[in-house]
Amino acid sequence: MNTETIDNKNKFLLWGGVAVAIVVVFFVVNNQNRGLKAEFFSGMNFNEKIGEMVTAGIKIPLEEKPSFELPVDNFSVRWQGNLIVPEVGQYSFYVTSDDGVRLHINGEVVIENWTTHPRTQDVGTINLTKGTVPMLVEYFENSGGQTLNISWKINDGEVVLINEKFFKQK
Ligand SMILES: [Ca+2]
Repeated sequence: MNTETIDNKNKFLLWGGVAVAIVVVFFVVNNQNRGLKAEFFSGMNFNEKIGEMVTAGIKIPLEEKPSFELPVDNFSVRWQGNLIVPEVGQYSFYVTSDDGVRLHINGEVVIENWTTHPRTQDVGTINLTKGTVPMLVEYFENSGGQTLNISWKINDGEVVLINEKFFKQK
């Protein structure tokens, strides 16, 4: 192997390493921003804060295990963050809840069913332009069963659970 070949090999390794580092940094930064901030409270009306964490999506029962003790009944949760709006158009949100729920998108109340109820689906519609909009979800559980999940329909598309990639903290 002559000197030039070694140089080329080193250059290849150097630029390969730089490329890998850029991809890793992009991935880490991109994923740090994923999910939504969730605050947990005892009582059905945000009575006393008991902890907070980042959740990938908006689901009850929780998919992540909290580091604090969440009561089985009589608690409330507030999720805040941003929703990525992939295209302009009419967005219908299908929220299934037990018990109370409020959904605010871009500062507007899209769904409000702040009552104790068995598993119920509510639908609300809002027009959005492409980009990122603030999102706020409030939920409470009285007793018995507990459910929360949110689907959407974009324009004439199918009703699907909102993929977690559309949620970001900032
Ligand atoms: Ca319940």
